[in-house]
Amino acid sequence: MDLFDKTDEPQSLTLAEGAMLLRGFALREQTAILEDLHAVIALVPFRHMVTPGGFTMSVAMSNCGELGWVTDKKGYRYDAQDPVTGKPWPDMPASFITLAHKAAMQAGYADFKPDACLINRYQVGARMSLHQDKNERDFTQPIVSVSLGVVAVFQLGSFERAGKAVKLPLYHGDVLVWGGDSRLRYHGVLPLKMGYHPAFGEYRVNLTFRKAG
Ligand code: MD3
Ligand code: FE
Repeated sequence: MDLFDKTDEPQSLTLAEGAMLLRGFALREQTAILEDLHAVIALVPFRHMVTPGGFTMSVAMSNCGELGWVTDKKGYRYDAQDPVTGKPWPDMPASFITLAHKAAMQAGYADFKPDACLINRYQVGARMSLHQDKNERDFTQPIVSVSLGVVAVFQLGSFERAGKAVKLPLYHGDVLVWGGDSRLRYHGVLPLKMGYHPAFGEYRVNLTFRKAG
């Protein structure tokens, strides 16, 4: 390996029908993303929400955009107001919108206009068990996800919870576009291992852009 190989050049890879991995796609704009992320989190600090079944999630969450994904005793849903403050969510920052739009474009979705950005924060041990994303209205719209900070092992499953799942490491800067068939696949994240990232410390942060409403 020579010193000038382009290992940090974006690469794309189809994981399954409709699922495209864009390695390092968010790296170029990471400075703006990080700055805008801090501004959103200052307005809506990360919190551990409670599932309808009464379990506190290990992943801490925040939202920006017109709609935010929430869970509480009343259920899982998208809401235009933060149930904690009663206020609307912060606007989606321009750097977020641009990144989501460019990634969707790369995967063949020219008119992706997300109205919701869920921000997940994983600390060591935090996980997300296999689930489908079904709270959105239109499953023909893709979801764009952006991984930041500590590496995590993602699980891409099939269309049934009990189906086989493939494990895949997701690194800082990786972007995935989930369209077509892959949109309704089960997926999850294994418990985060201890790690350190210069900008994110011991955390992993994931942004998911959705057209929810
Ligand atoms: C595959 N988040 O927020 S991102 C979620 O890393 C969620 O925080 C995980 O699952 C995380 O709902 C995974 C990758 C991802 C996001 C949405 C998907 C994969 C997906 C929707 C459909 C299929
Ligand atoms: Fe999900």
